[in-house]
Amino acid sequence: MSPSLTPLETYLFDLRGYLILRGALCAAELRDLNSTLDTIPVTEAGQWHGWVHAHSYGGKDGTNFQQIYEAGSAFENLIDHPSWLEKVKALVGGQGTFDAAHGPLFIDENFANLRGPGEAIGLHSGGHTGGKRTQFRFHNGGFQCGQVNVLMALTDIGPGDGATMVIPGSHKANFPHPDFEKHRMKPDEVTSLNEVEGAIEVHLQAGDALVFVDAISHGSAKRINPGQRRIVVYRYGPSWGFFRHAYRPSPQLLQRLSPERRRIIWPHEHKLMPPNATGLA
Ligand SMILES: O=C(O)CCC(=O)C(=O)O
Repeated sequence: MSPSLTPLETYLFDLRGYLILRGALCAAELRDLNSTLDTIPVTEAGQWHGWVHAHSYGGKDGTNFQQIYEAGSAFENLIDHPSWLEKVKALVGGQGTFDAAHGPLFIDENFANLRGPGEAIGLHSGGHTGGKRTQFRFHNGGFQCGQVNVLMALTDIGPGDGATMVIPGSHKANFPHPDFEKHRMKPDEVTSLNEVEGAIEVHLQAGDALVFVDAISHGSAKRINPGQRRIVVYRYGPSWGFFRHAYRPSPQLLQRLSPERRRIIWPHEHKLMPPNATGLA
């Protein structure tokens, strides 16, 4: 057991596949994060705002601002935020081993998601998939998870707000949920996990963070209330991981980050290549 996780957190994460960190972000941080998002004028998928890219999976799942750590200091601070850094290190594990050869962690995707009425994301993931990248693993007395997500609420998320939904314990499932296909992520079809037996809504106050292993079956309820749900997700894995999408951090961001933060988004300091190499992006 790691000293950064309490005995109860260790027990609950193992049992359920997630933890809720109440008040992970303070009021000033929330204000800065939300006001930074307000300055991003793009509304359509495919548009760029500096190095931030508006993205969607093609359905009614809202807009993702990918590479949100490029949006300024409020989002840079989330890379190694003290409310979760040590806990995430303990959950990804491998500290002091070859897994952490190039740093404690690697963020393979980071985005803000803005979701309005009628929007949701369908059911995905689960222990039954056996995916290595997203796996839940416990070995030698410690967690060794492939991907641990920190999902931060920037708005209050209660009933009707389109809360994230999880099937507790499903990171260890050997079978897909019988209704998995019906509620799976699909473009152009909004499904809500509210009808999925065993799935629960995770209600959060602005500033709370949901920390979960990606292997847990998850998605969201459909938002039915007016207004907008705002979340940010940073996905952490071992230092040898690679980017989920084709985005890469900007040279400007890499230059201004502290060495500790830079290692979490760009574990290798230099590219090794022959001095006359050409044609490499
Ligand atoms: O939007 C949500 O509430 C769930 C996010 C999600 O599915 C994910 O991070 O993989």
